[in-house]
Amino acid sequence: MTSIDNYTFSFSGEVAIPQAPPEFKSGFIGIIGRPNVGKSTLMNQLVGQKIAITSPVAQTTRNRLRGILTTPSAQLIFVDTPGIHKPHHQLGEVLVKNAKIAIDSVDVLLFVVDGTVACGAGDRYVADLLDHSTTPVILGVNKIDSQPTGSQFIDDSYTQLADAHQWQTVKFSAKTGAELPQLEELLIEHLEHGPLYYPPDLVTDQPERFIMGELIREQILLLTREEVPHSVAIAIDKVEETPSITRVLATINVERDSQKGILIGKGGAMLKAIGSEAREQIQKLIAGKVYLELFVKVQPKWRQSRMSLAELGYRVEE
Ligand SMILES: Nc1nc2c(ncn2[C@@H]2O[C@H](COP(=O)(O)OP(=O)(O)OP(=O)(O)O)[C@@H](O)[C@H]2O)c(=O)[nH]1
Ligand SMILES: [Mg+2]
Repeated sequence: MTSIDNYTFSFSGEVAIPQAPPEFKSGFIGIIGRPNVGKSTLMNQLVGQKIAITSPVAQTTRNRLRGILTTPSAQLIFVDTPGIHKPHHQLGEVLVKNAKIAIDSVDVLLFVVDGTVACGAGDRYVADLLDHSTTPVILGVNKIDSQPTGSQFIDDSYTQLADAHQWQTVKFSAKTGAELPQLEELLIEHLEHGPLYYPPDLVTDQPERFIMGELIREQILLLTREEVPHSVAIAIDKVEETPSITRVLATINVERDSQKGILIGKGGAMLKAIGSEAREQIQKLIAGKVYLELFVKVQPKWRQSRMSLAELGYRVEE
């Protein structure tokens, strides 16, 4: 936990953000990479709380999310981005565009790669994109906890990549937290002196409602298969807080009747499983009791329609 005793408070707008001590460093760090390399897991681990959902399914993250880590000497604002891939639909295009915008709007780029497999075409594609930017890049080799034995060739492939672009390299495990203090130190070295952008105890810029929707989507990613996970979008319709319980009503939008059938499951079993797991996660998020009610609605081709995308919260965030 951060001690805020050393800060003096100044008021700007509604929220009191303390004034940073002299020599304080701060800045924005873009977490970039191809899908599934562990970008969101890393951000959660660094800020010490689950604010971004993660799953073994590629293209889990859909929005740029900020995770904030405040130490006595620095404030690191991480920008988690959707994995960069070749888009197949309008949604994919919006995701990749948003990831690309992050490249030019941050102070440092942390290019995350999967240390359990050698450097591939997907990584080289991202590397080329980063070359077009003047932002300094650090190459982060993740998943060192599960590197196979005899994996020297994997390390070599990333050393080559880093050497070719003159990037510094760090190796770590987002899952276990191994070597993350070193990563943190290196990132702080790259930041300039600056103010506190957010109150020291804040871990994300996202509203609770957004994270609730994401926690529901995460359970769908984990529990359903094939084409369903990528075809869902969650809308939180209502959050009612009473002293004893928080009532959350949410709609799961899908594209086809068949997907609705899979999500509901035999006798409603799948929807029940999704609901009870998501409820537990939301209870952790708000540290209180939750009643969660889920509806499933068919909204044909929402991933192809700009209007539906915007309605569901997916737009290019210039
Ligand atoms: N063994 C191991 N697995 C990890 C590590 N970090 C992430 N993973 C796993 O890798 C998978 C993908 O993790 P995410 O954090 O969702 O990956 P991402 O890069 O955010 O993926 P997208 O949002 O789809 O771009 C999950 O199953 C994680 O549990 C790690 O350090 N070690
Ligand atoms: Mg992610």
